[in-house]
Amino acid sequence: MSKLYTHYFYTDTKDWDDQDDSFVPLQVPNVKPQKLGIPEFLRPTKETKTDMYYHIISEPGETQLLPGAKTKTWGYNQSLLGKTIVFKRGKTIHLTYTNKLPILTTYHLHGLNVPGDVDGGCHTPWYPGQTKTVSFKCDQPASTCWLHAHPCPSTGEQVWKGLACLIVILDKNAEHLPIPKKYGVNDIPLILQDRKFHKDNQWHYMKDYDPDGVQGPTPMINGTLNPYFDVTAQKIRFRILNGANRREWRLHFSDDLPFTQIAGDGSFLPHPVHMTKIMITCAERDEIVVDFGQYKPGDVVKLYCDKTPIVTFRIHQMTPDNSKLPHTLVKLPNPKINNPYVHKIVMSGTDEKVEINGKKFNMQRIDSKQTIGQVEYWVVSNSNKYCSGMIHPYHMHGCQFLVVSRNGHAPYPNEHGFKDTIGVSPGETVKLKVWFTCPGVFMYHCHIIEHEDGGMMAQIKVTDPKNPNQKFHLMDMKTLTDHVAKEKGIKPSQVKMGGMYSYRKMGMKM
Ligand SMILES: [Cu+2]
Repeated sequence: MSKLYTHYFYTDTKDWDDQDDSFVPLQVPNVKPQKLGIPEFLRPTKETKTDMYYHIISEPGETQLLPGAKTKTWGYNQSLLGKTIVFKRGKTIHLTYTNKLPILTTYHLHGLNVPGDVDGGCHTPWYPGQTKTVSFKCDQPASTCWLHAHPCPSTGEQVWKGLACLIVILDKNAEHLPIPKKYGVNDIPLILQDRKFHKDNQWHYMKDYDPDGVQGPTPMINGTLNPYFDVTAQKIRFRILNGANRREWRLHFSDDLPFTQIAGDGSFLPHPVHMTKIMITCAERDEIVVDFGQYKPGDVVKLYCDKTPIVTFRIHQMTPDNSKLPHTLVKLPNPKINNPYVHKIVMSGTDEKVEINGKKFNMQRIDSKQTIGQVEYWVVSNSNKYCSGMIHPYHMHGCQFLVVSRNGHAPYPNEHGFKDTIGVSPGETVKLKVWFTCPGVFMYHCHIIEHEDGGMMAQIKVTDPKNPNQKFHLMDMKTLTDHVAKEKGIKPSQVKMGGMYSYRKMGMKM
């Protein structure tokens, strides 16, 4: 076996969220163990050799999470979170979205290479009662991506209420690799989130609002509190999504059980990486394979975040699995830089002061430009001070990038596949190789969701050289605020959305 890494790649513990004054440590909730909920696959409404059709409904509901009162939650086609949506590479995907919520929302395809008007950022709201369809060709490697709400500046609140679910892209390579792939048996999603429960078991986003990110002490995994999973296969692949608004998850198993990372955000890793600890920042995805072969029926293995157990694995009679991971999992394109222009991105500030390149986000302002076919460097840094700063997970819409370097050195061993989100510590600079395949206006931002809502966000216009004069519709804050006011039956001046406070406190207009 090649090298076993036994430390978190983020080694400066002073940067970690647990060093922050407002950090909320996780606690095992006081409920009896629950069977881990596994979101089933969403059934297509129709599928042909070339096309897949889905109907996705965002709706309010109630979910029994704790004994007593049900919690008011939001979800996709269910009361909380949603079923897993499968995109088969090569097919044209048609997504019909219906908004049954009392307020406008958007449907962001996080990690998908799709045109700007399909991406589902702030410029494409679905108003209450609206149904509209988007279509696109899925042509990117097998990976675990996700769908979540992204209306500015209330992405934080809508994701907190439950608007998030997984997207699994399948391709021929994934089909042929000797890896666990029986979804629900040995291919298991783990959506990591944390919540705070108030009186009558309710969530109160605005009561818990923190401009540096909303946290709660209760781990919620796939929407389950205090979950256990019955292990019946020797090797299990976990598709881990950090679906938390702010929390970093520092994951490790009991007995320091080693595992192997096989995929990151947007693809398999070129080569598997063996490790005993992994830190996953907001919105990142990591796929790992765990071999439970050393255990016997009746044994218990726990997955921890820091010192808190978050999932219990109960070992049963296991189907043996002698499969060996190949040295190479995927061969990815790595196009040469063909345009010398270098995009420089500086993420600065904390609390209400968060900005990119000295500015807060403005929906009507284009901050950067790139043309389809151009491969360019993006140099992204975090100007926070080493002692009081935060790791900002930098996310780009509409593309998957390659990490060229971190502070002039090689990227971390598990950063070699396609990524769309990368943690950048205080004082660090990462160099990315970026190209787009679809035109549109795309946002790029910190994925601590309250930072993006609070203005640590900018946008790029990507032009197709075959259609250089294509116009893109940009939403404006007044239209959005007027709609929200109408939906709530209040005056526009009375509208309260999380991110607005950061602008107001800085004396700025959105
Ligand atoms: Cu941030």
